[in-house]
Amino acid sequence: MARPRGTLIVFEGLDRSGKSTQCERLVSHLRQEGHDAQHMRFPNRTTPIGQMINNYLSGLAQTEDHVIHLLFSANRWESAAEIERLISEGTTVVIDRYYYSGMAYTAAKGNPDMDLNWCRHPEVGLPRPDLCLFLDVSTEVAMSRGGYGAERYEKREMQDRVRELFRDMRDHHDERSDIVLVDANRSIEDVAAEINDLVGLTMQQVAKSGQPLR
Ligand code: T5A
Ligand code: NA
Repeated sequence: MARPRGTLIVFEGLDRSGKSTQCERLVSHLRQEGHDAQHMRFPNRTTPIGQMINNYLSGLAQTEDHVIHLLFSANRWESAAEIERLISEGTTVVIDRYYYSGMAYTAAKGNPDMDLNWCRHPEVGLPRPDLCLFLDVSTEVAMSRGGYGAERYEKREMQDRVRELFRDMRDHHDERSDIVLVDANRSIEDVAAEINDLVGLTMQQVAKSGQPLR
């Protein structure tokens, strides 16, 4: 019998909601259970496009709003074939931020040309996750966590607008059916336990239904 495909899991949320922490824990958990699992993150700062994004986020470069939006998207397209290959080989891919962030952070700038619908266009056709875990954390809790404030978008007003746009996306947009909200104000262990359950269920559904990656 052919090996079942891997599952595509995405973590989303505001800055400091615990995405990287939970991605790492999930990948170790899956490997301990005998699954092949691979961790990816966006922006992927290791490519030439990723370096341009890094310069923008750290304040070294000023980049026009449409241009930086398209670079973030291009940075995902650079990895699209790799994601599809891993999934088809049976590896579960766990991604730290994806096009949901791409849409929400650009739309949060308030440029009237660039609403969520405009922001979605360059993302259409990227592998769609089987599950998007949205780590929901209060602004106060996020701001109390280490390192907050160093990068371009780590300002209170921007984070509040991003929070609103993520909420719109969960309620009204094409993305809503992918997103599951996780209360990330709790301890790392409590959040991880819920994530392990949700991911386990999704992996079972994918294996049982045989549905292809969307
Ligand atoms: N962006 C990104 C766009 O504008 N467009 C795009 O298309 C994409 C992909 C960089 C920025 O780029 C923007 C969004 C971002 O502003 P990034 O490199 O992913 O994106 O940076 P951040 O999301 O800011 O990454 P962070 O590392 O800040 O946040 P995480 O990953 O959510 O948080 P994490 O796990 O590193 O944890 C932060 C701290 O909190 C502690 C951790 O130990 C750590 O110290 N912590 C907890 N403490 C208590 N309780 C818990 N439950 C905790 N979980 C973690
Ligand atoms: Na992170």
